[in-house]
Amino acid sequence: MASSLKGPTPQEHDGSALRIGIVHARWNTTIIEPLLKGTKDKLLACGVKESNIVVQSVPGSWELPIAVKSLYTASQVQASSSGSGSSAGDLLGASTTDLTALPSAPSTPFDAIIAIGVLIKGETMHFEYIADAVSHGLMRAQLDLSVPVIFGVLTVLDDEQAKARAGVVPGSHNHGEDWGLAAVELGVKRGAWA
Ligand code: DLZ
Repeated sequence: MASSLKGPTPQEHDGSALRIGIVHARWNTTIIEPLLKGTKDKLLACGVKESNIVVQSVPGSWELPIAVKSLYTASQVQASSSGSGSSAGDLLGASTTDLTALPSAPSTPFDAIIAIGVLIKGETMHFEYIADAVSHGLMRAQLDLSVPVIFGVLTVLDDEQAKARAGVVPGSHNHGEDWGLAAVELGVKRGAWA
């Protein structure tokens, strides 16, 4: 098969010292789930410890930017006052289910956060407004916070395009793997560049 011109040349980095946050939307769950799995599997393959991966959810993609900011800020507070008993989940107001993934008293904030959502175009202008606002919101969050925020938001025209990017169509690629890889690379490089 001819190789594709698309996509970065992958770089593998050692993620064993990293803490990674993942925030995902719950709209279009059948696409979100394989994307989340692909992301987590790649993080683990890069050496990130399961206990250092924190997964939180929000209703839809619109909520991703504020969730990223809240989660990262909470992890900073938690790291600077470890042992106080507060947790990122408490500060984000997360559900009990989400809280089960939180490690207790980590000593460092997240090295990168991955925002995952699936926006599928409908009959109105809703898609355009949300896709634009979420993209800008996530870019603003990463620049304001000085932490890499990986853009794991699919903006697709229909269900078939979404499936083809979540690895659920035979022979298709799961973009979640790319997001996991990018998080590890940026987390490691950010540490080296600091
Ligand atoms: C309302 C809405 C619609 C129509 N479509 C999507 C979508 O395709 N993907 C997604 O992640 N979220 C969608 N939402 C929900 C909004 O993102 C948001 O959760 C609600 O408007 C509440 O703020």
